[in-house]
Amino acid sequence: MKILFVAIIMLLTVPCAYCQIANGDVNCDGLRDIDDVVYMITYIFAQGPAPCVPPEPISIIVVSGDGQIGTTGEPLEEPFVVQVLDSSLTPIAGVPVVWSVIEGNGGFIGAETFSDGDGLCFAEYVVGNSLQIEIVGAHEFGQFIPSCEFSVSVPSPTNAMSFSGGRKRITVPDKAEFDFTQGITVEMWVLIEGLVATDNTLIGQEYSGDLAFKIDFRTYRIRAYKWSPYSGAVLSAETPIGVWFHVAFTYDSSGGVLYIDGIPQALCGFNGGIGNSQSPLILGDRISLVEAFEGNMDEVRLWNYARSQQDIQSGMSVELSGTEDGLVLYYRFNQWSGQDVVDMVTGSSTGYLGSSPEVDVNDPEFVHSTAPVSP
Ligand SMILES: [Ca+2]
Ligand SMILES: [Ca+2]
Ligand SMILES: [Ca+2]
Repeated sequence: MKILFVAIIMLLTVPCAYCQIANGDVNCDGLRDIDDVVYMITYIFAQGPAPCVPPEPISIIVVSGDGQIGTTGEPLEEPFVVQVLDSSLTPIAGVPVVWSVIEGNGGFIGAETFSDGDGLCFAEYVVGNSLQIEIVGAHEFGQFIPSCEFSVSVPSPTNAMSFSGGRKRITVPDKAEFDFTQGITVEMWVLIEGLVATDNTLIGQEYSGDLAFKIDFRTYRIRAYKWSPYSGAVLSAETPIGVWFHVAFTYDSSGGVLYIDGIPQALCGFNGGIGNSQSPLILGDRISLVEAFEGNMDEVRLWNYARSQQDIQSGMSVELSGTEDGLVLYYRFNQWSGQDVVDMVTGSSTGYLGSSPEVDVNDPEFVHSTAPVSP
């Protein structure tokens, strides 16, 4: 114990040429840890092998992989490759290389930590979803400033909206196009993470003390309805948790249909047109009551007429252009961040995250989408 104590003190306080040369990594395993202390103790007191003296690299250069265009959640086509060279520009093997994400939220799926016999070191990268340009750096173990950088551009992220974390919502002010008195189709992809309220609301617009139209769910119920007077299509079945499914509700003078994955599951009769609300459209909660939703949504679409089963089936698994007749709101959520939610019908923002256009506690967040929808 006493010897160990003395050795640690020596390592910490006595000027150590070896330690300085090797940056404290006296056994040259790429780590500075307790093994280095044990190594020095063994060397000093038990005639162990001498500390290694690695060749001193002078540069790490980019070989290939810079400037690629990436897709959210997918590995890049080519790995990042760097080369470690000494002062005479000779490649050096065995130099520890540290890879790091400088900007963005992508991640490495494989990153070599030492240069090979040609001085090369490789890293494979999965693209993130939060920035248009992601920056990755590589540096030699002893230098903590990136010696070289790679940039990846992400032209359009494949994102969804996450309403996890308590009472998240999107608020869309009413507008003239939100008049569903002649008919409506509401549809979206949804992944429910769990049930947090009696009624867990996906979408609705307040009207006459209830909602003009609404889709919600409980443990054993998915329901879509219009209000005042009421007519609702109710599916009595266990609500799917943790898997993406497509939900759609259509209503017009011929009545209402609730679809799951493009298949009609429940009907309701016509009982008057849908009231023309002036309240904001809310996704993920209600304004007045706690009816929060926990999970992800993608491809939210509102139409001003009741689409047919064939329409719903043919459109649900592909992104639309936004110019389709009767489409009055289309959220693809394929943006990196921000408070504005871009509506593909207008090409600009028609809603905002949370309960105000500023950052607030009700803001949902953009996440990488795994919904089964093709571009
Ligand atoms: Ca309206
Ligand atoms: Ca999307
Ligand atoms: Ca907000």
